[in-house]
Amino acid sequence: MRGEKSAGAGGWGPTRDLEGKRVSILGLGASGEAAAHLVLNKGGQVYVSDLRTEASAAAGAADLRALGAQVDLGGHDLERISSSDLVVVSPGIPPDAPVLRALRGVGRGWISEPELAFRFFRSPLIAVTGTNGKTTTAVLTAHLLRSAGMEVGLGGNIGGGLGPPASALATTEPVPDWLVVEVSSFQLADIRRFRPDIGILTNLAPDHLDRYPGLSAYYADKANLFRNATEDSKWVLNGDQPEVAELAGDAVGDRFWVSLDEARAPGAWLSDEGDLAQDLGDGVEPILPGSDFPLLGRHNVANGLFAAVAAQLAGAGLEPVRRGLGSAPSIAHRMEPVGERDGVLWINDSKATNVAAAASALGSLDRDVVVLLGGKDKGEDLEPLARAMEGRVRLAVLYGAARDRFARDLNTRVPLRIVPGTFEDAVAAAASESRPGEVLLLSPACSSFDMFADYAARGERFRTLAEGRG
Ligand code: UMA
Repeated sequence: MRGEKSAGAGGWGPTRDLEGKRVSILGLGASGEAAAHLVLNKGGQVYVSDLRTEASAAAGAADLRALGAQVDLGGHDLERISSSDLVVVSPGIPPDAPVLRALRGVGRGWISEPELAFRFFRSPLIAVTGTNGKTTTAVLTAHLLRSAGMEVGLGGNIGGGLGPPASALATTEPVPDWLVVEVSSFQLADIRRFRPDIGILTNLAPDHLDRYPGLSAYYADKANLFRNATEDSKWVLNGDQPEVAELAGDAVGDRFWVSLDEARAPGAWLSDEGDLAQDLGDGVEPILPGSDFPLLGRHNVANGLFAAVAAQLAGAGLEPVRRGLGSAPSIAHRMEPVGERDGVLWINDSKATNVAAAASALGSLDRDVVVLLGGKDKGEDLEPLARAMEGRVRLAVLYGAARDRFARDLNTRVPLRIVPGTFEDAVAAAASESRPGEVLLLSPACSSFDMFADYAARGERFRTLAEGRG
């Protein structure tokens, strides 16, 4: 596929020029800052506003003002925003935020930051979305393309130091052969022309129910991945979830399936013998013995298969893909082994911020587990977690704001210990309960915001404690 289109003067997106255009950017986080830089780079006039006033916001504001942007902290100037030529909204601003309600009220539309970025991309695009596994899949896809000698820009929602926001990829030099961009439902909500050459949908499961009125609203945003499908589009989809095929609906383009349950062509799968195999149209081919794939957990095998298919659709050969899968890097906070003490393996899966992710982590372990569950409750049904825990979890240590609700809903299903104090107290309790040969797993099924700035801070704290440096 590479080279089929010229990444030259016209670029991929239809709009290349913001000369003299007034662009309002809502939110001065990573997205707002990257969007502002891109618009300034393209000659636009930038107005950024954010409700925050604290020092970190002030520092970001000063940097942008020095480049010629106008910045308001502590509020949004509605009149100014609604009269601008383009409005770009950060993903963390929920649709019912007063500023967005007011814009809706005056009939003023807006776009998301990856939509802005897309309009200036000069390389073909692989977009990765899904409830879980998107970051690992995006990182692995970039890794496999690089194994095949390609220049790759990796970014988007990914965060955590793994890649910049999408807008930063629009000005990368030299122009990459491919862009791999992770997109969240919040970002897909407000796309217009965003159109990946290859789109990956890893899976669907309940999440973000603290922001969406229901599951169908969440899935509807994810469905925007397919919104601008063309006959040339390639879709790499979870073949084990009928709801994924349903979401893709009748979007045009070629479909490739990834399955952990059955051989499904065209696509890639985990064989009954536990090996990775594929049929992308040239017959069945082995990819890699399962024992040579270094990442822990069945869900990571699926992520490896998504990446293997996408990388080959993007022009990588099977040999470099094999090499790349065999050297797949483990990714921080995602089933990441962080220490072994007294025969207990400590695994940091802090990124498991919902029930499906924690259930899939538990389902992938074949040792007895002491699991740490807790944090800020997203209000999900815990039944899938209870099922994944039975027969595998010897003890669940419940902590944080979610602990009482979890204790109520998991009661009678597995042995529980409730720890009312700090995160450190909970980890110490879990460590003292763990026995040689077991796994001590942090896979909390909740967001971290009751105790930490984000899941990464929670994972780092766990790592420190695992290393005995706490
Ligand atoms: N704000 C206003 N007005 C409001 C409400 C909020 O000005 O009415 C301001 C806030 O004060 C804040 C800004 O808007 O300063 C919102 O920023 P943001 O939350 O969008 O944060 P960014 O730093 O831009 O980070 C976002 C993603 N965050 C979210 O979607 C919540 C990052 O994903 C992403 O890495 C980054 O853009 C670059 O693309 C993080 C994430 O947790 C990793 N994503 C969720 C996930 O993966 O589950 C979706």
